[in-house]
Amino acid sequence: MTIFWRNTLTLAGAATLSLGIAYAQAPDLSDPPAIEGEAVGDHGSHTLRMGLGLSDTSPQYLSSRYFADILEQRTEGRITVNIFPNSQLGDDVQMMEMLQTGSLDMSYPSSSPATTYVQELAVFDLPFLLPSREAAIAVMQSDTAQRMLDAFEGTGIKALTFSENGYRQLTNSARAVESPEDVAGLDVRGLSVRTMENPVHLSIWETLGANPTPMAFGELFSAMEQGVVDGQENPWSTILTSNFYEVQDYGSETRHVYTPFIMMMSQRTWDRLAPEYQELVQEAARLSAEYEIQLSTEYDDWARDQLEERGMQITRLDDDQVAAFQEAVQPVYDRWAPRIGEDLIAEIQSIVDATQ
Ligand code: TK8
Repeated sequence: MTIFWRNTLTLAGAATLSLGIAYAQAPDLSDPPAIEGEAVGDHGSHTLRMGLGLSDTSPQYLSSRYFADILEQRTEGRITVNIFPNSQLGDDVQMMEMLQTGSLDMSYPSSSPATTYVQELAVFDLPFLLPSREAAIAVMQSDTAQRMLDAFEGTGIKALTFSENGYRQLTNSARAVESPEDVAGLDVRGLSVRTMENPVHLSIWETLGANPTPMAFGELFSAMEQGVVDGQENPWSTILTSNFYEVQDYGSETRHVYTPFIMMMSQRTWDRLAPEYQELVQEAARLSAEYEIQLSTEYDDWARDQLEERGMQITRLDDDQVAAFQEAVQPVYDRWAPRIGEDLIAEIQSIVDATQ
């Protein structure tokens, strides 16, 4: 099992460091935290299928393996979780539907397509809402966030925990982007940008003068390869671990939205588990989310540097340049804030303020 964690990405990281350039340190993929706690008794055997959108080098996958290992070890092999990465069982939207019908046991979608089940989740789609990772983590661990997970009750989905997808950055194959004007294009057409299946994201890219197309994540690589879209936006870790650098020449550190992942189980599966197993699943979810956030944090700047190493032209934006994006998308905020709920936004804001 230890072999598994020795990831080729680590080796690539070591190579960059040897150049003596001040690159971010490679993430420590050597071992997940030790698994602690007693085994729970025999409450039957279960084999669960878990579908993921991302690849088997992503923090999402590595932490899901850790989740599976915790369950396996603490049930003495009675619960097995088989993980299917790379959207091979479906995309976020499809897999949530499969959870509802019980044809899939677990999935780990972004919050953004899950807003069709719990509308309040759209607060995470508001641009420039969470100014720091500390603030984002505080929000994900807050009672407000727990309330959103609880609000899945009755949908056929049991939401277990939030974890980090992260700050989203724009990439494209047409031109370097430093400003909203570069997105819209002055003499040339606006960039065509794939967005998640979520109206706030659509609104962000419309407002910036792009040509947005909502699309499932699993279709994105070939859409970019075939030039169906110029670009997309995702955290650096995803851009690296999904090999988007092969079809995207330019990246800009826009950090325009921070969206979380939500680890989910089919309510039907959940109801079949003994209470002792349910408690263990909940604990394993929490521990693996902590590990996911740790990995994701370690990946972030390092993944950006890796992309640069692999030939992507990365545009870092200074505070003024970021402010220009923030100003340009203010109409999105104004339009959506009342629908998402001013009280909810104020609640999130006070959690954010307490971390500043
Ligand atoms: C993976 C997705 C992905 C998300 C997207 O299933 O769709 O762009 O960021 O990570 O959830």
